[in-house]
Amino acid sequence: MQPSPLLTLGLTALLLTVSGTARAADQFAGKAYYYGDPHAHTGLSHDGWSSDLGDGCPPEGECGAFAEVFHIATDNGLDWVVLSDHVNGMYATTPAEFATLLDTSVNASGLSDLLVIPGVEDWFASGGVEIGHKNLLLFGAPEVLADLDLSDVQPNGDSTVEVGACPAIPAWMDGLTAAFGPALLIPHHPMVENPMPTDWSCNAGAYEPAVEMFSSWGTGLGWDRDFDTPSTLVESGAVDVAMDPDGYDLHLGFLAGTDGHSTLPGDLCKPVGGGRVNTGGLTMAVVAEGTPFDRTALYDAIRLHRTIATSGPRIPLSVFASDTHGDTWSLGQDIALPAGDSLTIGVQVPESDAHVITGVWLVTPDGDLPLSPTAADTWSRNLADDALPVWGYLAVQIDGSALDLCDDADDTDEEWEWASPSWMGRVDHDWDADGLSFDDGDCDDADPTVTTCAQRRTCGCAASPTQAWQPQLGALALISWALVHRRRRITGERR
Ligand SMILES: [Ca+2]
Ligand SMILES: [Ca+2]
Ligand SMILES: [Ca+2]
Ligand SMILES: [Ca+2]
Repeated sequence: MQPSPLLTLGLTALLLTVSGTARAADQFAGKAYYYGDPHAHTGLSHDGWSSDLGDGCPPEGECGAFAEVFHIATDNGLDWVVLSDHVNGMYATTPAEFATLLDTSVNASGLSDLLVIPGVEDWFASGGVEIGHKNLLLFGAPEVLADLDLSDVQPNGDSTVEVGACPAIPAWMDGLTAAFGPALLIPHHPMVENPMPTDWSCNAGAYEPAVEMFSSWGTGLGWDRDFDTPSTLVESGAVDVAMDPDGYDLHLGFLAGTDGHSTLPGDLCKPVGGGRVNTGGLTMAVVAEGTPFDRTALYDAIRLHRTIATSGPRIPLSVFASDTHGDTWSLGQDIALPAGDSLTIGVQVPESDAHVITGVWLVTPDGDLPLSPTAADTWSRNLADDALPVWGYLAVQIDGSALDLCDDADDTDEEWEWASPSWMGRVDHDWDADGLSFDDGDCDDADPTVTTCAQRRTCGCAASPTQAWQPQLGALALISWALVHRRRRITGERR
């Protein structure tokens, strides 16, 4: 459908009224937390609803007006949003509807209090088998994206979903990004049987750095997670399976969205119906305080796993890790722990929010490790280098009844925030550059004059005066012990 003159007028008015105010992110511990919904549909999707696009609202519930969509987003406290209507499969937009969606999103990128990332939802099948739904997020410059046609954002250039072999997906993304700038694919509802789970063998590599692991379809983390589990699920689609170090070994950050279809981006208060298990979640993009929050900042946050998924609460999490060598890591950063050292990993929350936290775990491929409270607002855990998991993410359990949240249509007051994982490995440095690392047996890797005793005797390197005596003292001790032992044997003396 073509945008009506009334709709165009409404959008122009919207652009004029929404711009001008500063974005209100939460600031905490040197970081700014920007809340977003990476997955919201409007009535332009043929399974979606907008009150002003001709089909009215769904029989069982409310919907928003397309001309008001960004007002609705900001009223719901969003700092960023992706309108991701279907462009292939059975609910695909027409070219004219896509033009409306694109114009709306691209023109809105000039808003000062809402970052709008143009996007669509694509469906994929390979060899006749459905392999998943993925949102395409477009981070190119608005003037470049304005030239997109519907066929550009369809993997086959038409509304079909069969792509043939899996490498066709990154190949299509190569062409798309070469022409229109950076773009990402975000798989979602990965273990929901209907509409479609994710086949992780068909991922698009670097174009797919994150997963929408929570939405109104429930959790995608694992079938054994006892929180908002999808009513019908496919175990192979779980994020646990995708990130299995002995399996697909995919490195994924975490996003959460609503996947609502009623032009209500960021709305966690209105039941969605139709097989959904709750009203969905949101994503916090975490950037250094003072960094402008623009499409580049959001692109980097998603790509580099600086995101936190929430089932509803808006509690900033300051994720930290450190060793005794002075190395520090933050949210989503890969950790390289010096051999022989230990890792302290933890989370700090604003003190005013600490009382609603009911537990914090480091979730690893080998199990969930509880963190201990180490201050009124901090939980942490120490890991020896030989107990380091391949990856870990912090899962923070929250008592929703202690917060002023609306009914989210599930049957529990439990809420969660999930920080994107860090991948962890130990690295065997030679810190003091004496030619020996910890694993080589350096007795003291902070002192180049101390190596191993055994190595010192054969390498001919200079030894400290104390060290020079060590082997001789050891030999003396051995001789004394042998002499005493022999005398006791002869005399029959016993202790
Ligand atoms: Ca919730
Ligand atoms: Ca609830
Ligand atoms: Ca050394
Ligand atoms: Ca040394």
